[in-house]
Amino acid sequence: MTRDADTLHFRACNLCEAICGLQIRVEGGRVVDLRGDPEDPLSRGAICPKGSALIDLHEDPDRLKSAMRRVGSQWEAIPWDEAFEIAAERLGAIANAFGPDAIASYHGNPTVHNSGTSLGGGTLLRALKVRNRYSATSVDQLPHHVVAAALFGHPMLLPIPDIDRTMFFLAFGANPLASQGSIMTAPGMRERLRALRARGGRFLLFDPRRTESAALADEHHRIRPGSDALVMLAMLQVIFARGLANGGRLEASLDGIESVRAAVAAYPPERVAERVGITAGEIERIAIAFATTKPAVAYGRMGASTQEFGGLCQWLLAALNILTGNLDEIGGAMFPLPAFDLLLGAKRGVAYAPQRRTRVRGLAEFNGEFPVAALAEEIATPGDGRIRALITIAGNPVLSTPNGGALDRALEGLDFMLAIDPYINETTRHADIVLPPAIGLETEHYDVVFHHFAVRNTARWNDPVFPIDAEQRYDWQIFEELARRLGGAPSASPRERIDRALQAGPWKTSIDELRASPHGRDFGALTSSFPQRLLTADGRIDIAPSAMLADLARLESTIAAPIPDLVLIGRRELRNNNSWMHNAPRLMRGPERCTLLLNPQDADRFGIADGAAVEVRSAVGRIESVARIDDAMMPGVASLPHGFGHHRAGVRLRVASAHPGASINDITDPSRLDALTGNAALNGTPIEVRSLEVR
Ligand SMILES: Nc1nc2c(c(=O)[nH]1)N[C@H]1C(S)=C(S)[C@@H](COP(=O)(O)OP(=O)(O)OC[C@H]3O[C@@H](n4cnc5c(=O)[nH]c(N)nc54)[C@H](O)[C@@H]3O)O[C@H]1N2
Ligand SMILES: Nc1nc2c(c(=O)[nH]1)N[C@H]1C(S)=C(S)[C@@H](COP(=O)(O)OP(=O)(O)OC[C@H]3O[C@@H](n4cnc5c(=O)[nH]c(N)nc54)[C@H](O)[C@@H]3O)O[C@H]1N2
Ligand code: SF4
Ligand SMILES: [Mo]
Repeated sequence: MTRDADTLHFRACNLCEAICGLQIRVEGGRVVDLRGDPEDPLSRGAICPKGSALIDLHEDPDRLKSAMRRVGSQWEAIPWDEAFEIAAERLGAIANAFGPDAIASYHGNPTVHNSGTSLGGGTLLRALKVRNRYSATSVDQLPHHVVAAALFGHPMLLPIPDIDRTMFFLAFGANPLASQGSIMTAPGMRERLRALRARGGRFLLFDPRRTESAALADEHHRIRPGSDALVMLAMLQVIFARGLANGGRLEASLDGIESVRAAVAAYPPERVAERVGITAGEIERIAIAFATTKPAVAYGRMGASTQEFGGLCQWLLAALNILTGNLDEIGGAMFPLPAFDLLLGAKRGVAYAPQRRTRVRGLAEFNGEFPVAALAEEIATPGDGRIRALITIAGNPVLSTPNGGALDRALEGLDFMLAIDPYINETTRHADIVLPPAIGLETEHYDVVFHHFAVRNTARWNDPVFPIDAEQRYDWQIFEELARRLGGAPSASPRERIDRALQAGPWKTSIDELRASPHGRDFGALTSSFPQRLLTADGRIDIAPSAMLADLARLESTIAAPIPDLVLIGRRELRNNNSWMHNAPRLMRGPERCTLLLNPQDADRFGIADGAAVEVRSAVGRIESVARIDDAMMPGVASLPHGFGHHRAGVRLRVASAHPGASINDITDPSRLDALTGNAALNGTPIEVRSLEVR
């Protein structure tokens, strides 16, 4: 076999936000070698074990290639034409009989990792006039968008840590060594964090668990779940009290400094120390160090977003960056300028005030989407406006949203469900029709979303490694065909839209030009762009939005509230990826990973031995797991990964079902929300645990 260019492919991994460049050798129709591409200007050869699992996905015998129809509990493969006909006819009939609001959609996480899926989806939703839209955003980064809209004028104008140039990286509730970075596309996190420390910079981490990332940090502070906003308020109090607040270059564009000063004055470190579990002296020291080290950046991710005060956390993190002069500065929190710029042509001064609320609980929408914590009740609660049909695209909300068990049951009550997904998983097993797209190495892809979060301005076009069979379809083709049958207007293909956007974008490039640079184009380090790039009505930043100030009352009430005996938080591990990579054999070797971590004190307190089977109860349900005693956990806090629970009948994931685990979201509580943003509070669930071992 020759080693010619035909057999060597360069493309980015699309499994997580790191978008590592890969070098893939194909011989005889199979991948024989897959490794990091050292010439990718962003990832420089970085790769993680999941990258190679693209091969498992490609070769997975459980991955569907033909359309499926469910008949009772049986599945039959049917011709695509027939599947499109049934889906269009049923959805059309439900919309005619009950109006478009009887149909809801749920977009899962891989949507944003496949440009054909993300750019194509609108066609179908428009054809059906779907307004009941849900997605994984409200179990994830919704607070970041709400705060970006309020402060900077657009939900996608998100500040990203300039990790390669900062001297002080202050992180709350993130585990970049496992996640490989989130809302911070920075492949090779281990090397980047090591480089930070090698140049004399510091990495401080607040997390209730001593994580893989904590092992690399200068300081790790165990913080009580849900109390981050109190630490941030106290840090700001110290910064003002010591006269260290300074907006730097942007000071003249800031409004509301005095309101923030007044609001934080009520939170000296002594007032919050007990609640957060960190001494006042430590908080004060960290605040001063943060404000006096240049450049510095504060950042918070899942632990600081999917909790009851996610919105306050993201607001206060922005305030910390702004009031120490680190916003939009080199080494601070910066705004990438991607070649496909979603902000290009965005209007200034758009108000993101909610127009609609959910029927049952009255939860506000944000940017055209409702909180997914409301989906099950919107299906299950009888009455006018009930959701009768659901379209899921690239998602598994039964395992990924709070009280997924209730959603699991609610889905049985739908009149019709369509899933656009390559697998029959815990959610799609309820569908009447499954339309499986070509995925992964079979797709062409441009990372529209993650270049927006990247720590360097680069761009790459990804051609498919493998052609698809005549029988297969891409997501966007599925959307187009359904839309056509429903009378929708045809739209430009994702490729045409990407090409146009690249040509119109800040770097004036094109797909052809990117193709000529198979490792990707490098447009250099991030640069400052404020105040010009702000999209607020007056081109200024109001750092004291009234909604955020008002929400402080809710936080205030927690300071004196009793601390629950035991709360549950989540955990990501390098070889998991949400719910859907558990069918990749190479990722599932080794000890079972769906275990409940408990601090030794708690294990003692509740009489639980290492390795014991345990029952875990919350206000909404119970699961069984296996306890692991681990002093990395903060006392009073237990941890369980999400995305497991593959034991359910009818799931067609042979490898995953052999490692079923339990679903943490069978016990997370949809009534625990960040009231400010509608994001689910997946972390900090009060639980009780007891041993199931007979003694
Ligand atoms: N308790 C708890 N719950 C959590 C989290 C947590 O930390 N704790 N994390 C939350 C977060 S951050 C997220 S993002 C969500 C994820 O939640 P979801 O997005 O609902 O679930 P995934 O597990 O990502 O499911 C992805 C599905 O997409 C399919 N898929 C993969 N590629 C493609 C493609 O190209 N096209 C199509 N059509 N389908 C594809 C897969 O087969 C799989 O069925 O989970 C959330 N849930
Ligand atoms: N290997 C792997 N990589 C992934 C994924 C995956 O499933 N597996 N998923 C991808 C996705 S969709 C996302 S959104 C990102 C997420 O990326 P990250 O947010 O970096 O990853 P998590 O592991 O969820 O980190 C959250 C941390 O918050 C801590 N925590 C929990 N509650 C609190 C709290 O109240 N306060 C504080 N300070 N900390 C708390 C947890 O212990 C945990 O270490 O990862 C992405 N990358
Ligand atoms: S870190 Fe791993 S999963 Fe994420 S893009 Fe890189 S190789 Fe893929
Ligand atoms: Mo996510």
